[in-house]
Amino acid sequence: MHYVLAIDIGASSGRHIVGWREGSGIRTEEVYRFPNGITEQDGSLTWDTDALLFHVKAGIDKALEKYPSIQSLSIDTWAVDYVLMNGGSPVLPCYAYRDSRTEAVIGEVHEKMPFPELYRRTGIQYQPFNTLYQLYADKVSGRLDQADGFLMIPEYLMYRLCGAESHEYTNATTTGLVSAETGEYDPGIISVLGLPARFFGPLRQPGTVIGEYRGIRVMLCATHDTGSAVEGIPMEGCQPYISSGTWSLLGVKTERPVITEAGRLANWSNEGGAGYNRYQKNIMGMWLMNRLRAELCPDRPWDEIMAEAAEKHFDHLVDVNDPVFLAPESMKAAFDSRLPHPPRCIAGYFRCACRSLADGYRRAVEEMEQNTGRRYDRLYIVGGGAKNTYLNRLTEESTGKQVTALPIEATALGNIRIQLKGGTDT
Ligand code: LRH
Repeated sequence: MHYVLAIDIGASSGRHIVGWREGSGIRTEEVYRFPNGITEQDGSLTWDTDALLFHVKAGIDKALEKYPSIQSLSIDTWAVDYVLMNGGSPVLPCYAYRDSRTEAVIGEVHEKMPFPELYRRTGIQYQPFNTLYQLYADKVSGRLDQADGFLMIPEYLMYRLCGAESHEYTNATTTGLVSAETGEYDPGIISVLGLPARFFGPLRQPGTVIGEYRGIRVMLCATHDTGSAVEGIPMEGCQPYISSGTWSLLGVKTERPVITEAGRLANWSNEGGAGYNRYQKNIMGMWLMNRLRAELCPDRPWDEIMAEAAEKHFDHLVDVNDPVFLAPESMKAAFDSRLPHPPRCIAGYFRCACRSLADGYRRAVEEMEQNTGRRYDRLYIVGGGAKNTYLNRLTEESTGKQVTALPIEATALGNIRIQLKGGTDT
């Protein structure tokens, strides 16, 4: 049997899932799960990469106990964040994308290259946390002077396993530094921003084998988790999707990037996929609900909260993509600041979050159809958020699309699928 191991790490947890083909499908078994989260360090938001590496290795041990003949492994994580490297060692801390350090430099970056020009070249949405702003902040603070390169987080973890430094294509597109035309880092942007050219080598495609760890081939999947998630959706034809986790990523596969003025103004992105373009929009997602719950009712089960939310009468909406929700100290206060009056009970906040998300999905689907010139009748929802039946119902009502909610680990499945298909050596 050809067993492969997917290690899928999200902002709040990670999992090791073994996969293999059975009949015409893929079977999986979760063998290890661990918590993840942002750590506050000297007033900054950071990731604990040592803890991540510890769990990556512990999970591989666990997987090997049960499946000693695993042939390959691959790691995917959230996008945009990276570890600076020097002589093969990490330059820490590893900042988390919700940290506000880029705020001070975004204006300067856009003075050097205005955003419309960045968008024309890359097709990548504006987000204050995109890697280019983070790297520029590191340049301004002098941190880049201590580094000779950088690795995106999954590539860093795989480097720590097999010693090979690589830059995977789907994840690299989220840096905001990859040309939509060539599919390689864009030297024009890099030189205008004064970033060191030696940081930006050739990109490798999902399916490339980069090394070995304990006799297991280390292979690149779509190391951007959303790239793997889209690859993992068992989809009939080409229909829109929402990968629903910490973020809701709503999009559709297209053959080529769709770069238009309307798309730029509505902040649509063109991210690399495993053999296609992902025309996609970031919507604030389960983050809203997770933060509300952590603050207001950490011990209440989700189904209870949602059942109560569905029954309330609070019908005001917020714009879920308002930056106020990105990293607020209090999520409740962020909602209060955008509502004419606060909900009378806790469930009202969750109702407002769900109805506002569904409304955000409606607007995004309309924009997507307009910008691609196509109409779609279905909408696939995958990831943890697909389990929220109240939100699924609201989404069906607001978008008018037939919702197919698949509460599967689409990201791990996509990671596995690429490994089962892949195997090109570097
Ligand atoms: C989802 C995700 C998303 C990015 C964000 C940083 O996990 O990768 O696609 O925009 O994290």
